[in-house]
Amino acid sequence: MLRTFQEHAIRDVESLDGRWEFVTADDRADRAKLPKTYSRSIHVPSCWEQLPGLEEYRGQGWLRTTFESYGGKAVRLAFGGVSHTADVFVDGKPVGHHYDAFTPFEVVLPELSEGPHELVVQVDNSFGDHSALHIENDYYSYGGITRPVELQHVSPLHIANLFATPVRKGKMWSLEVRCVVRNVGRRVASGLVSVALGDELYELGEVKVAAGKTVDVVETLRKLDVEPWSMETPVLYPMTALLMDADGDLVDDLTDRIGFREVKVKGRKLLLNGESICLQGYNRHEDHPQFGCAFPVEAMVTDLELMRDLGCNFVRTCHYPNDMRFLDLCDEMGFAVWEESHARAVDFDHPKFNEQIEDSTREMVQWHFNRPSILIWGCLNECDSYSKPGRAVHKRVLQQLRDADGSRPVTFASNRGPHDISLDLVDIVSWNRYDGWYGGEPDSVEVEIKRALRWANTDASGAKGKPVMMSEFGAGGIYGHRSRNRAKWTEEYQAELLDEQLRVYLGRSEVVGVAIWQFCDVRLTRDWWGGRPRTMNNKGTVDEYRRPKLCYDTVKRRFTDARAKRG
Ligand code: ADA
Repeated sequence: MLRTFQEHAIRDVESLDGRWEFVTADDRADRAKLPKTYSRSIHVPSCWEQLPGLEEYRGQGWLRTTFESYGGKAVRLAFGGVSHTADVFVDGKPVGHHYDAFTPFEVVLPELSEGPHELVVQVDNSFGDHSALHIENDYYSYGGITRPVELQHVSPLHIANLFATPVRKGKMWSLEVRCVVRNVGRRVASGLVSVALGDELYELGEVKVAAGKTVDVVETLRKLDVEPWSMETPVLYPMTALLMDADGDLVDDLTDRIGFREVKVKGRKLLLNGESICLQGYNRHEDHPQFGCAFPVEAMVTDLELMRDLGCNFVRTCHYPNDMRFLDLCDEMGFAVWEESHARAVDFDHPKFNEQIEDSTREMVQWHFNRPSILIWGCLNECDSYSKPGRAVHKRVLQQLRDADGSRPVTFASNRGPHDISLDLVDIVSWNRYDGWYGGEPDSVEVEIKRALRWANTDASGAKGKPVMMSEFGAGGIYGHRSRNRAKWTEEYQAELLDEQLRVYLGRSEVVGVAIWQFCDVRLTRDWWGGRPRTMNNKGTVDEYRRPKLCYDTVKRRFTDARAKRG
């Protein structure tokens, strides 16, 4: 399923996960638009790199399955993620297209005949002029249908989205609710929308929707006597939108889970429910030697349990939106999240960049809007924030985030130091720094951050008076590579440098959060590799198999002490 909980009790939902037929471009025996034969099968969700012989396959693949339509209802296909470009065909006809592995998408078919139908997804993970965000990079772009797929039968008039923004007033809460009702039928349709929250049922009102249109039903639920969500007490409430048709029959429902929390920047502080907080945790890629980016929930739980053991309360989803089930787990387990739209050092002049970054940013907010764990929206990691054209792009994307959701602070992670001319655009100043790794020794960490904070305190920096997040820092360490000579890549040097980085950064009052780079070692694309041993990014506190390195206990001590000091 797409979530860790049931989203529907009335809407008919079935999983399309399981064995699909599969063929790659290399294996195809014909050149027709869609394959006539499929030479193998593949599990959905999974990455094709997990299949023997396809460990490095980059190109097109076709995945095929069949499903039954009941007739009389519209069919909605919901994809958690396809890496990285999907073209969807039903009975040989093109019905959908989506770019980017990391955001969900849907295909709605209003009038599919009753009976069996063929579903083929053409998947492409190649690089080139068609792909501005999936590029040769310091993480791997896998191939396949990498997140769950659902087949849903929906009434022509149904609930498309349900958005909720909690608003705190002292100890009382209200909830701004927006329910989007869609009509995929041929005639105007009416209904009544209600929302169930806890034991209460709130009528939102009548709705009349023209054929092919949507209508937003907006209401504020007031004076809610609820427990707030926090990382210490992650209290969640199921919220269900219910749609009755003109005859008073319940025809559709949509359940999400919400948490009552408010996140704000005030001066140099980051406040959660009015209390100053300090975030401590990791940058985590969706990467695993057995699963690629197609994580089973159990593997997600392992990562979060390790982070919890390390004393973390925070995770940055570098550098893209994460699987909805991972965010559900963060909601449940009490992790704060910085989620960012998909970009790592991308080229703003790429012909598809503007369209693709706008889509990734819009879809991230649309699909993840209600997640209480997401406290910060990010974007444009280590992009051009130092030139005037580059600043204009940052201004546009940060404004897109603010327009889509004014309830969370926004930021981008910069490695441009005093050359950055875009820090006036953010709520939180976020720095990626590798003092002691890409240059200098551990004793340069404190000197350099003091220098950076002095600069940030000048009017010219645009950062003055803002909270600071150390969004990346760390060191490489090859698992099992031990030596007393403190050479780089030894576990000893990695532990020593991380110890000094954490001592310094956690000790600065301007710093509201730290995210170590990175949780685990991850695979890179071959042509990017950057001289990194094993063609891996080896800065994990655990290796790719989640085996703890020497620095594990160093980080655990630093994070545990810091939490104890804060009380
Ligand atoms: C950058 C980048 C990360 C990773 C890191 C590193 O800060 O944002 O994706 O490449 O450097 O390991 O050097």
